[in-house]
Amino acid sequence: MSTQYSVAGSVAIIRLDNPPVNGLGQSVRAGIVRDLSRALDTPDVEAIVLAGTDGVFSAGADIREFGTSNAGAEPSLHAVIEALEDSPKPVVAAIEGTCFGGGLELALATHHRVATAASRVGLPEVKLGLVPGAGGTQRLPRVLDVRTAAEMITGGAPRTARALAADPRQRLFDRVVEADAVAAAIEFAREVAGRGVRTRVRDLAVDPGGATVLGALRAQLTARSRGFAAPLLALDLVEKAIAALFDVGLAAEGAAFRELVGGVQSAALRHAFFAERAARRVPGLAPDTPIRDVRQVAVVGAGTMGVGIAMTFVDAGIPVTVLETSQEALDRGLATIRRNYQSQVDKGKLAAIVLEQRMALLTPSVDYAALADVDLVIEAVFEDMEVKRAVFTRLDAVTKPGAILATNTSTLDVDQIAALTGRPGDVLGMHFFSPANVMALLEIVRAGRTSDDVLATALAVAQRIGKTAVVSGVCDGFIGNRMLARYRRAAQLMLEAGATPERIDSAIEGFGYAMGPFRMADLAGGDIGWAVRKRRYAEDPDMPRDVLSDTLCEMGRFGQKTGAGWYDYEPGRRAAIPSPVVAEMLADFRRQWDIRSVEISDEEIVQRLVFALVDEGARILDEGIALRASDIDVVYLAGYGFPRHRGGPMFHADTVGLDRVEDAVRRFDVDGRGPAPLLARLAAEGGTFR
Ligand code: 3H9
Repeated sequence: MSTQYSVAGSVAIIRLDNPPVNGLGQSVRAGIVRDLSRALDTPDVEAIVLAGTDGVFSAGADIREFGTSNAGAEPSLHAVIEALEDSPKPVVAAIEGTCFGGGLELALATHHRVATAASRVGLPEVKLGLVPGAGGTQRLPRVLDVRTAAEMITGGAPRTARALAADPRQRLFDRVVEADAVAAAIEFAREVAGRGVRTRVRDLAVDPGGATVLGALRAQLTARSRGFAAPLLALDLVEKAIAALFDVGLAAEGAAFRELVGGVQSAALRHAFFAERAARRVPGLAPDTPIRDVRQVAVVGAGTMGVGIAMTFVDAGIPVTVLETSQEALDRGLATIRRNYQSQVDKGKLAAIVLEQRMALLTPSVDYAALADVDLVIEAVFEDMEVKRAVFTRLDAVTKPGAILATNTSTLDVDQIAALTGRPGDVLGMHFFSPANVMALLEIVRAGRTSDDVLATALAVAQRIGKTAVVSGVCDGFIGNRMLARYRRAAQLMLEAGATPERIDSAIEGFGYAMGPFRMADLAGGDIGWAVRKRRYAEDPDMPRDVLSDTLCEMGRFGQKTGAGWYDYEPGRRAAIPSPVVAEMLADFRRQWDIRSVEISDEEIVQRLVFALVDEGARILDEGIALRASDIDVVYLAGYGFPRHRGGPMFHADTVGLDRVEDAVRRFDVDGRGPAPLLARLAAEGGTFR
């Protein structure tokens, strides 16, 4: 059973019952139609309530059905919607919890809607590379002001019923209640049944003046689209809702939905959705693995990373002890946190009272004894094994048994760090990305002896603090930075061969990246990478030199912060201006090494960069550092700005065809290693990474 039917006096109640989110799969659709006709055939029933179960209305169409024969199986969502809308007895939707996508479209087909104030309604289809396909683009602008409807349809972000109901013009909700929308809907149904009221959304007029607000939105979406189709198509449909008859708009919506659902962008975004959820599951980790209680956290080090990590926990309401070596460093760290929150207050994103509540969750200390009772420590000190040794030895001595000791290292060996303690089972890596309170990605580094419950706890903590977690094994750079090194090297080699920073950046931005490698390097600042390189050159004299980056740094060009890097910058501005100094430096380099500049096409630039990621990803997968190819995609989507509508590097490689990828990697072979063995094997077999 995917619906439940009951009758309370003159009101029939149809409940969607398809846990966990009441996806509108075929059996739910059939259940609604069956229950509706039962209600219509029962003379004593005068009105019908359509509700969810366990506080959830519906998260929309069952995404797993897309691309399967069930997606088109009768009754279609359109048929269900028509049946509800044409019901001669009034239908009232009782909205609680999530009401997304097809779920909202279902609610818009009923004659009245009662919602709890906290329920969240939205049309997130664009996030799956789609447009709403069951009337959402035509009905929502009829019940909300056009700007709000258009923002929801083209952006996909949900709103609470409370926020939407604050606008007196809205006709989405007939009643908004604090709790129990089902009871309120039954009461409402009794009232309207007596009066025979029955309002069809499709018959309402759209504000004809609404079109005037859409120009600015179109300009914004165009600037941001970078080849991603759905938002602009969704906006076309909102314009149709204003300018065309309902049925004409509905037909256009159906055509756009069908086109998109079969396309590669939607396939990529659906892949990303399921990949993020799959990443939470670790093969071999029993679902009933105990989770340790994490109530009190400590962060060691109040530099940039430590500050961001502390804010991440405080934002989630978890108290944090911040440890530093000197009062001065501690004061500086705490002042940075306050300043960061204050800037959110100034922008109206945070209430002043919340700022104080968050600051109150922080306990600054210069004494390791303050960590005696914490459940989880995250070390974010200088990247040097001797410094880590000092910290972990102290942590091992002062923290209670069972406390988890995590390192935020991005370059050092977590096995070696674990071995510094007498409890290696309690040690793992939690690699945050800067700024840690903003970036979604968290690499959880499972060391050789990390115990299962410590890993399971870190995954649970990641969910609590709203991070997208991916488990990585131990290797230099883990998943993300190890691949990034190949990407950067590919960029550098193209510079040497004749390309310019602006040409490389613009090619990869055309592929969908928000920023190419050189604009990104200028934003991040070149000095830190230079310091790391110098240390590594000293450790390994045979290591290939990044001559161009080193020369740039020797010239004091560290990027935006020094007003010059790979590009020039006007004082106080962020716009990257191609630099004659850099052009001269490149020309000098090529003269010195007798390199005849070659022209590299945009297509080849993209291939060299992206396939370098894919090739390293294949090695990482083969070595078991990543558990699955989709985890690598999640790392790149959540942490490295890979265009989401391309699904991640490994998914993208699958869509290109691994034989073509392998062939290109072979042609570009720069280090004489040839393609990764796994890539070569899959290409020969006609296989994919999935
Ligand atoms: C649509 O409606 C098209 C129509 O316009 C037209 C059609 C003709 N289907 O995220 P969670 C699974 S397009 C199937 O971990 P949360 C999810 O995979 C649809 N499965 O929980 C996970 O499974 P597992 C538009 C779905 O509490 C489990 O449910 N709707 C769907 O953090 C729990 O999910 C959307 O795009 C689904 N629709 O968040 C909504 N939704 O346990 C997408 C979830 O096996 N969904 N699952 O890993 C969401 O935004 C979040 O999942 C939601 C819950 C907020 C609902």
